[in-house]
Amino acid sequence: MEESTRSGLLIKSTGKWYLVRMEDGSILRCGLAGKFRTQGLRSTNPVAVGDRVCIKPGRDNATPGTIVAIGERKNHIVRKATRLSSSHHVIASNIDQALLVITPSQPRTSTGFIDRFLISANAFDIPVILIFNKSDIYTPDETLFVQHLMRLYSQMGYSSLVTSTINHTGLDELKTLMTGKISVMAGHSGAGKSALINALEPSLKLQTGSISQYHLKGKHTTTFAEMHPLSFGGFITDTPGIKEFGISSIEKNEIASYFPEFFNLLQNCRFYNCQHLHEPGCAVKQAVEQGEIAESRYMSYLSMMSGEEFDED
Ligand SMILES: Nc1nc2c(ncn2[C@@H]2O[C@H](COP(=O)(O)OP(=O)(O)O)[C@@H](O)[C@H]2O)c(=O)[nH]1
Ligand SMILES: [Mg+2]
Ligand SMILES: [Zn+2]
Repeated sequence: MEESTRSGLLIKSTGKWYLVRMEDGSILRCGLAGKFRTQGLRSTNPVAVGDRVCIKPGRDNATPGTIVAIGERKNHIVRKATRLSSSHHVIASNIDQALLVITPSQPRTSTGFIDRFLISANAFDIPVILIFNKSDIYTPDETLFVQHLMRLYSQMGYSSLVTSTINHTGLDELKTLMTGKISVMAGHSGAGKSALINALEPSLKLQTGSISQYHLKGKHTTTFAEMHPLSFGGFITDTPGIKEFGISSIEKNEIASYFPEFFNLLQNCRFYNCQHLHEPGCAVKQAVEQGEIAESRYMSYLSMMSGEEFDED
């Protein structure tokens, strides 16, 4: 690194200028060196929150610095720039964990949605923790359903937590999980992502409730994320774009390998190129019939193979 540059963490982007948090906690406003814009990238933005960057500070505090280098990413999440385009927008990078906020109702989170998220996170190398929120309003049936899902997903190695921002269930545990980590909140609009963050870090005063939901629904405008520093250590990103990131970029014949419980069976299928759909001698289908693979998981697999798109929300 040159003498005159300093390194920091990109915590906010507007597409035009950026906020970089330096090691001493100070925050510098920066522009981007021209060379990054002209590179032939498939993504519409060269830097994203979570990027480790080298900056050349401005002459004085009032002058913006310049981002001159971007560190290698350990992972990143993307969304398609628009529904039809092949270019994508990098939402965030260097994520330690995604917290997938799930609600059995208000709004309903389907197993299809959960699985789709888990499979893309797996493909993008991002660990996921399942957060079952709004436990204060579960019906007895919903409580049983949540317990069933927690058992199901724990068999595949996923941890989960039950939370409520109303009666504070699970909030201490959530704080512990987030301490010192870069986390992103994901899940349907209205599941309580912002409310959970506010409960842990009230000073952030993130907007919650229906106004923002209505406003964001169905819009395909570019989403710029912001990473909030947490007073107990770590960062959190709460952005509407983080739902089923990048699923479209996963090859169909790779999808099965991202289902952990399918993985060991794949070499037992009769045909080496088995798609686990209608082929005879399919070890995956056999495991479904014998109850070793949950029906809901296989349904999710079929849905992903058929290329069904999910709603935005
Ligand atoms: N009953 C109940 N409501 C909650 C809980 N968490 C959030 N909410 C409410 O759910 C609505 C949506 O929350 P919000 O944080 O904006 O959801 P987001 O779109 O995922 O960020 C708001 O009206 C919150 O007050 C919870 O644990 N229990
Ligand atoms: Mg929100
Ligand atoms: Zn098969």
